[in-house]
Amino acid sequence: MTDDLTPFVDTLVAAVRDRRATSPLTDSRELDEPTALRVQDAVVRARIDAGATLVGAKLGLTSAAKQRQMKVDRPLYGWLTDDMQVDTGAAVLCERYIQPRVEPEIAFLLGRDLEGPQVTAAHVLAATEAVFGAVDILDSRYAGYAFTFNDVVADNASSAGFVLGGTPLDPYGVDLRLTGCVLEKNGELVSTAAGAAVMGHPAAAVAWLVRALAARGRGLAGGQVVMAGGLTEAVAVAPGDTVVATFDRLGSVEIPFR
Ligand code: OOG
Ligand code: MG
Repeated sequence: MTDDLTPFVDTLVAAVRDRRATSPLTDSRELDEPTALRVQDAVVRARIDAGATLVGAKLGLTSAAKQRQMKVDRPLYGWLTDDMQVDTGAAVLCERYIQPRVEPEIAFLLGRDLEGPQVTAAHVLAATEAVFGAVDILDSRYAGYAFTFNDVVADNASSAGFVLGGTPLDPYGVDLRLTGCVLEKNGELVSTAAGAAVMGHPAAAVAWLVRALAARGRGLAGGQVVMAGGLTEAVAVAPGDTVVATFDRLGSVEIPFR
């Protein structure tokens, strides 16, 4: 276990502030998973100290498509703050980011607290107020998104922005396994998927998160948003691009990038 986290945290906080990518932390020093999680906590705390509010969590690398793309073979999680949320339909300025990418996801708004080592997908659905079609805006702080598992954990799972669609549904009114998703960029089809792409069911992915948090004595709170992980590979965006993620029954999320 590395004791002095400061150099790791400073590197990541500076990369966000200066919008300049850095090399993976593991290039210069050893970084084990418990330490990476503590760096993640410190990076999130730095945002909160700067005035942001914790509003939820995100899963990452929950689909085969994402694991293949990022060459990381297990899921992870990170945290969402209010300053990351972008209104549906709003334009997004690429200059706010280093190397933005987007990916379509299913998001959960929790109606009550959710914690414990035995939580299942059924518990997640019972605790959910509404489900949304959503888009995750990623911005790895590592040049070219080249990272190891522990690097990306430390970097708060590349969290940078998220958009919730405008057509939420009652989770009992929709079979999220079958929720189809079509991702288009500039009018061209990029990829397609269904909800089952993330751990068999988006609620199963959220249950995995709750159990992982329970192992650290933590949980999720009512009112929090949870993103279940990219259904498809992420796609790079630049000024002038428009991305549309269309979900069966959950509407579409359109993001014009400037
Ligand atoms: C890591 C973040 C992964 C997802 O949904 O898979 C993630 C990355 O791809 O940079 O958010
Ligand atoms: Mg994601």
